[in-house]
Amino acid sequence: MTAATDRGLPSAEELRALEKLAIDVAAEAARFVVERRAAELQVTTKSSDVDIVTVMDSRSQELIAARLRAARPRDAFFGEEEAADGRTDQAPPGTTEPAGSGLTWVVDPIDGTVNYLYGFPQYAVSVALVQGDPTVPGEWRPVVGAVADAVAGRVHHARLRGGAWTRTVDGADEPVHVSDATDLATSLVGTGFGYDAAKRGRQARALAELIPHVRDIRRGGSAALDLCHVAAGRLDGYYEMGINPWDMAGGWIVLTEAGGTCTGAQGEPPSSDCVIAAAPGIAEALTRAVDSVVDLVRHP
Ligand code: LIP
Repeated sequence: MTAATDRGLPSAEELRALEKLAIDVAAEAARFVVERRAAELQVTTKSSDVDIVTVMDSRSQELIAARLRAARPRDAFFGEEEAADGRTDQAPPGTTEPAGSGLTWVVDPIDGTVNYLYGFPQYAVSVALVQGDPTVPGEWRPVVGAVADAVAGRVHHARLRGGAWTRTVDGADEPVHVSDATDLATSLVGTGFGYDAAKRGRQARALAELIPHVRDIRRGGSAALDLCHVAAGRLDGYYEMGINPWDMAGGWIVLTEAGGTCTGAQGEPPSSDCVIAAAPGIAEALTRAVDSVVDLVRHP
């Protein structure tokens, strides 16, 4: 979708209802994975010995898919845990074709899986509804998103043109807005690293070039939450190379509805190649800095 269009977009009233559905389903799945963590942590690996999936990833996705398919049978579903290799923009075998609505639910049943395994308190459930084909960079956009911070019990959520909000544990919705940062050198920037050891080494070398130009770096371990941290001003920016549509879809719309920008590197759209999230005052400087190191990661 090179030019985002409103053709086929649900009405404002429908988007409000879809946002509520995303919030409710993400919150229920987040409660589920927290409550069942101790009993169900059997672990297997995917693309590498450190790319893990727990039985709770699968059970969370089953719960989410059941709720969404019951409520929205004509929508397609694109979840992380059917993916054969789990780390590409390719549609996983379990992806259902748009059955008529032209809309697809893009779901990460546990984002921050390694954190979940270790009990490190940064993991989330991300539920997003997107227009277009989420397997083709530049040909899709999120229109509704909910990122449930499973440990904090909060849900960061947004719908197109509906603003960005955090639902607190007592059910109140608080508005969310990016920081007013204008100087990259004093900005706090998040990032992350992949599961492939060689790529991780290249990402570290790229970070070594970039870190002298920012205040400091934070590596939280959940892209969905990192994007929401930028949306709320807890980070001024975030970039990562190698995240997937399910990692980014929910946090992407929370970020943009909070006044932030979400792009790829070198003028590209956000994709598994690169995602750059920023408060508007540092967007150009952060993009320039990431553009200058992205090839260090792309090419072995
Ligand atoms: C995670 C991302 C994170 C990245 C991790 C991992 P997962 O997704 O959210 O940003 O740095 O390596 O890919 O695998 O926990 O769903």
